[in-house]
Amino acid sequence: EPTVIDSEKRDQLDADITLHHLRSRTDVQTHTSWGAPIMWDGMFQADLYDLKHETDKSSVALTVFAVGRYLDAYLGAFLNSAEQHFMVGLPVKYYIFTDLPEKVPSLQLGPQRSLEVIRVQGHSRWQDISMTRMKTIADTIESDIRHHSTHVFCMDVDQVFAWRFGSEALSDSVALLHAYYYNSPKEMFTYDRNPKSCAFMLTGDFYYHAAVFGGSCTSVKAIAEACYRGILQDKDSGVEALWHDESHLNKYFWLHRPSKVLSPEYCWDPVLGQRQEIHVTRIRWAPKQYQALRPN
Ligand code: 2GW
Ligand code: MN
Repeated sequence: EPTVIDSEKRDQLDADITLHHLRSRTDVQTHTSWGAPIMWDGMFQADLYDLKHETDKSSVALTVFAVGRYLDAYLGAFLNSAEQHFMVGLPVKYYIFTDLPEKVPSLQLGPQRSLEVIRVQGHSRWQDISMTRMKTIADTIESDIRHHSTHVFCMDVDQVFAWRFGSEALSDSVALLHAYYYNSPKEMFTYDRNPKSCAFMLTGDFYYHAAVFGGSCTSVKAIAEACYRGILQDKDSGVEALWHDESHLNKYFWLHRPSKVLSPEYCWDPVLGQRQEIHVTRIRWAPKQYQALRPN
């Protein structure tokens, strides 16, 4: 049974959560210039966030694409690890988009957790697999997700949960700092620099990683639709953004700044090694198998 608390306690809870954001890490940037928290380990008490979201009856959809060879290569480890670490204690519904529904591994789901497999087309160009995700996500939020879940996260499949990825990550719109650029000067950010592309931008706040983004159903639908519109318009113009959907996502979050930012602890590449400010690795990139999985 979800805990019931009155509105005064609820306000106190929000105040405690905010105070903790402010008082915690001093070795890293904990807030954006527009006041959004950048969630580093130590900036939150997990039980306060869990109480808040149990009280709000938050529920979370997790969308992931596993098309072609990516299914066998990554989906089993992704889902098993999500069962251990993703939003434990809240209702979770996985949406698996694949061209091989019969090959989705069966797994024992925890209580209040369910899984739906949705068939999508394979694409001959890998850039199209990743770019058409945006349309599929927007359509599925409209037809299904918004009736079951308050929040959505959209993730790459080539990664594994290794530590709590919990309710502290929930907010209206959520972007992730890319592990390779969180501490780089802005000139290094790999934004799309082609003025003919809708994703074109000269400067921005951060370089965000498209492997994890999320928010409320309304916000994520707006994000995905805007990115897809940009991708389509680029096709009409005969151009393609440098990092495909990720370039369009960066442009969107520049024009519509996220209400919460996740530190690279939420999606770390072990190849980068150990760093003082990385206290935990909540998701780890799986080793890249480009030769085997990206024949063209
Ligand atoms: C992707 C590249 C080459 C060959 C195949 C694929 C592929 C991707 C595939 O065969 N099947 C498939 O399901 N995918 C899905 O697209 C899968 O969910 C995968 O995690 C996602 C993105 O592809 P990925 O992970 O190989 O690309 P990354 O890790 O370099 O992704 C970053 O850049 C992408 C755009 O190029 C996306 O923005 C992605 O969100 C970023 O993390
Ligand atoms: Mn990936």
